[in-house]
Amino acid sequence: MRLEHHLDIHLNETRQFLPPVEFSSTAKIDAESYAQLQKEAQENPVAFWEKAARNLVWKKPWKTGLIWNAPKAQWFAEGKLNVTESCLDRHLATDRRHKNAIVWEGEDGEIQKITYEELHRQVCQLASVLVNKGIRVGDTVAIYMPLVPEAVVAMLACARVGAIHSVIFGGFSAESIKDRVNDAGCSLIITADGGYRKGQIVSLKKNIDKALQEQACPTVHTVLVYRRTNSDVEMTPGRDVWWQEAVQNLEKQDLLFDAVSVDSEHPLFILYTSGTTGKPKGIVHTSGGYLTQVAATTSWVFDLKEDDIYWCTADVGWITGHSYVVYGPLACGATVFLYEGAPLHPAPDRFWEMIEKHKISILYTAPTAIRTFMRLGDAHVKKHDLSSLRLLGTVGEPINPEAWMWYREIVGGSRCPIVDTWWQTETGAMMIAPVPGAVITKPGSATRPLPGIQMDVVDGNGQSCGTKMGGYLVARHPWPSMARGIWKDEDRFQETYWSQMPGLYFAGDGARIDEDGNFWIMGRIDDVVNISGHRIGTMEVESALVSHPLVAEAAVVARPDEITGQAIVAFVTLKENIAFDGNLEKKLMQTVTQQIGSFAKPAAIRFTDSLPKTRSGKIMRRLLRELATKGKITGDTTTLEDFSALVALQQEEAL
Ligand code: 7RM
Repeated sequence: MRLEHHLDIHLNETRQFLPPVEFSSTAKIDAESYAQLQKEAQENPVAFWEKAARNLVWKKPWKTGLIWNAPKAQWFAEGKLNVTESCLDRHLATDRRHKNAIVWEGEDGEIQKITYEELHRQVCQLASVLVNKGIRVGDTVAIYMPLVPEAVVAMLACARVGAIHSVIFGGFSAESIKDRVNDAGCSLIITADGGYRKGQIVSLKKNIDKALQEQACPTVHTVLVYRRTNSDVEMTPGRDVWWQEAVQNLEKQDLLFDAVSVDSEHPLFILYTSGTTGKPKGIVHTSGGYLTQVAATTSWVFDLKEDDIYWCTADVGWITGHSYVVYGPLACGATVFLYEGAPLHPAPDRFWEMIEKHKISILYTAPTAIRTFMRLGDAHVKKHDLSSLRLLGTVGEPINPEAWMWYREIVGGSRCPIVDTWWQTETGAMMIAPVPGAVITKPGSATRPLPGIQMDVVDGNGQSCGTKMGGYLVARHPWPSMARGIWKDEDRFQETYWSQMPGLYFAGDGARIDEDGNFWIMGRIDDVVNISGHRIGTMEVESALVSHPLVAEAAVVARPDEITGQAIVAFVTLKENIAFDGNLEKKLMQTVTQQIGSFAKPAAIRFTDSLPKTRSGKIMRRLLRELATKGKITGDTTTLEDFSALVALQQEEAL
């Protein structure tokens, strides 16, 4: 773990913004009620969250708010529920029955509106299909879908039968699918013939076929295929079934499906995320605590009201899509806008056009997207009437003050509060974020921990850093939506998050707290790279590269990038007697695309005779990071064994 870069964090951002009066006067939570929430939460965090949990539908009340046996938490122990009853059924008894749950726009401009009643119907039907295919409580189901409403239906259908979904982002390769499906032991996969992106069809089903070929995933017995693009796909008899046909063939009594009640601690989903080794971690989230915190934070931080049109631009393949496209907003009865395609397709004003057309009132997106739009110029934004917007959010990576100010002024017309939300796949829901009607914001700071959340910044001994210096970001008290473990790897869970500092959850980020108690997140301090808000382990990319027959060694580091936040630079040595050919870079890029997905491709691959190593043979990534960032080495190289490689790389850089 490298703390040295982060001990010396200087803050020079002094601008601050009070909640706009027009906003806070109608906000669900104003300064006064926020202070009250904070007070309640501080006095008794568990009772505080129990109150929030009462906003959900429970089949059987819980007996104990929290049983904490570090690192194992049980929230609302012995309670029973099915999360889809909170997300769907309860709304049917109200005016929301005919409210749009989803407004979807395809990349080609097709629009679909789905009411809560209709969504409920579709979820029930797919739940019946799953059960007919033998899926039972606790079975694992993989979902590999484009961003169409049916992706949401698939997740909720799994939840309704008590199956555990594992959504695999549509950008992942066959190789990645295979690893994830096998790790989770999935018996069924839900996919589509394809999806649209940048005017092209992404062949999702082909990737599934490739992942499954030669019995590579022995646990899978069924592949359910949603027909989206009408593209040619091969259907394997006895294994592959068309979604639409399976639904059509349902018996009348299967059109409704009573939600299966499960334990509050029953796993709702597994979501794989990158860590410091080559193998992604299957983060496990459970039911009652997860839904409690995602629903509460959706309501507080987005100030979500009945007539909002809410758009979170994340794909359901990432945690943001799980918590703030699907579970949180639906539990709150929101109208969720979904867009299938690429942000700049067919023109750079696609986002603004859709915001105007659908009268989007809340926009939640990633700093990378904001920086991309900023670079394209204000004209694309200003062409459109964005007066429907009333709140803007960001997530996924640190946002630089310049992008924050642009978002505020150009997109938000200086009238919308900005909520910068810090959280992780592992935290399940937001942890540090402003409640917009109450908290003063500063450009670049996620502000303060939410009520009921206790975060701190500590040194290597677990001592609070105070406001003078930076350190490790940690959580001091369990929270309802915390990860309950890593699928089939309890030791790794304990080691990664709970062993660095006794009694504290270690997030893997560096941070500093300012005099006003605001948190400034500095980014990862482990070997995880954040590209456009996508988490990628450097070891994963390294193992992809060395899987190429010509590669001897690879070291992958990150350098800052103006748009994507960070970019990957790979240093590669070749096996002996291999003549360098100009196509090799392209081939290695293809290897990364095949092994992980094209979003993990390095920005640059540098070929070298040898890698800088310490005497004990460890690759000195710090030096490579410096080289990739500044083009030269200034740090301490006394432990370096072989200078020649570095000198060669430096010279190359100087050319
Ligand atoms: C939600 C999500 C988690 C990592 C996390 C941070 C970084 C996320 C912010 C942020 C600064 C933010 N989950 N991160 N949000 N950094 N400010 N508001 O992104 O598991 O995919 O990534 O993302 O480094 O550890 S994630």
